[in-house]
Amino acid sequence: MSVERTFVAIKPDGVERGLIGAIISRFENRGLKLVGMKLMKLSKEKAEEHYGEHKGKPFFDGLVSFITAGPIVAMVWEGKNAISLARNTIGATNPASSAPGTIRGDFAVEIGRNIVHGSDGPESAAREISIFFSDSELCPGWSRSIDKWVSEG
Ligand code: IDP
Ligand code: MG
Repeated sequence: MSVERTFVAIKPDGVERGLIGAIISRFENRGLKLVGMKLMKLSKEKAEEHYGEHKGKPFFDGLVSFITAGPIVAMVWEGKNAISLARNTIGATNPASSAPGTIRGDFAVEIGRNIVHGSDGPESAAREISIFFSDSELCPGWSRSIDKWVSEG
């Protein structure tokens, strides 16, 4: 298992519903380390770039309107196996079948309002991080005193 970085965003529904703290806590509690974070409103162009793989699908225009409707919290989380850990913590895409205990399974009811995004693999993580953050915005190499209790090394 290698140390990875993954892109996570709290979508406008999560921000509007006052769930920023609760969602961030899930990733902190899991043991992942926050290395970048900002509150921002996405432009239509940036939203279309981020969700480029879904262009042409029936839900694409609605998805772009939704993700640009209010501020999002863009974050980068780091840790061993961070990409799949974050996806597991987020839960299945459709909250109707997300397991209880996952973020979507605990806080959301339908696919068009599923409150959080997480990269689905190493290539998309690298691509998405570079869309949202410059290198200087990512906090380099900070280590936590608790790291040895989260991971064997
Ligand atoms: P993911 O967010 O779990 O990676 P994707 O399949 O990559 O799921 O879809 C991206 C986002 O597009 C979903 O999180 C959801 O917000 C939205 N989406 C996907 N499928 C549908 C749909 O059928 N109706 C409405 N929105 C959808
Ligand atoms: Mg996806």
